[in-house]
Amino acid sequence: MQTVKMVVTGPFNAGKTAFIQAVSEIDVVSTERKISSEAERIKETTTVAMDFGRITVDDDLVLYLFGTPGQKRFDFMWEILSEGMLGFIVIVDSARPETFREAKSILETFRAYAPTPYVVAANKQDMPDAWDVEDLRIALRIDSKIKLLPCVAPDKESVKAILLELLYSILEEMNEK
Ligand SMILES: Nc1nc2c(ncn2[C@@H]2O[C@H](COP(=O)(O)OP(=O)(O)OP(=O)(O)O)[C@@H](O)[C@H]2O)c(=O)[nH]1
Ligand SMILES: [Mg+2]
Repeated sequence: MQTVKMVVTGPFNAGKTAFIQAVSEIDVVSTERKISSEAERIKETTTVAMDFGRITVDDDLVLYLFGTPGQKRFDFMWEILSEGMLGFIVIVDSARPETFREAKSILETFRAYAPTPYVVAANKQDMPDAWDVEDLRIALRIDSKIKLLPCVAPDKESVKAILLELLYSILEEMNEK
């Protein structure tokens, strides 16, 4: 049995928890807490430590998904969660351009933790004001070699497609070694 650890990261409210919940075959172990600060109250709760989910790909391959908190004050968890990861996914809220800069900075932070493959998920593509994937690539200055995929986190199929793309990149890199 082979297990692959993937980290799901990105800015506050980007959809990391929703992404893991959509595909996990176990009840996601989550650490949602009520949001106390008025400024961040665009939703009721936020992840304060991590999300944990699992998805079986086939008889001998299981993915373990670790979601990070999005808020800066919990970023001490990021490096801990990145321990042993074989790849990571950066979730971007395509409808909130004011978060793009932070998404890029989180991407760079995780690249510095480990030189693993990663993919970028252009989430919330169902929202009317969502940026197109290719516009997002330009705004975030993501190299054409990096996979940047459309995503609607509550839609299981779109999440699966992204996990598979990351898995392919991970397996490809293993074969090169
Ligand atoms: N329309 C739409 N809403 C989404 C999508 N993904 C997530 N949401 C909503 O966006 C909000 C934030 O989702 P979460 O999964 O809590 O985001 P998060 O990245 O885990 O947030 P933090 O843990 O607080 O950083 C919730 O209200 C979700 O229902 C999507 O693809 N489309
Ligand atoms: Mg969360």
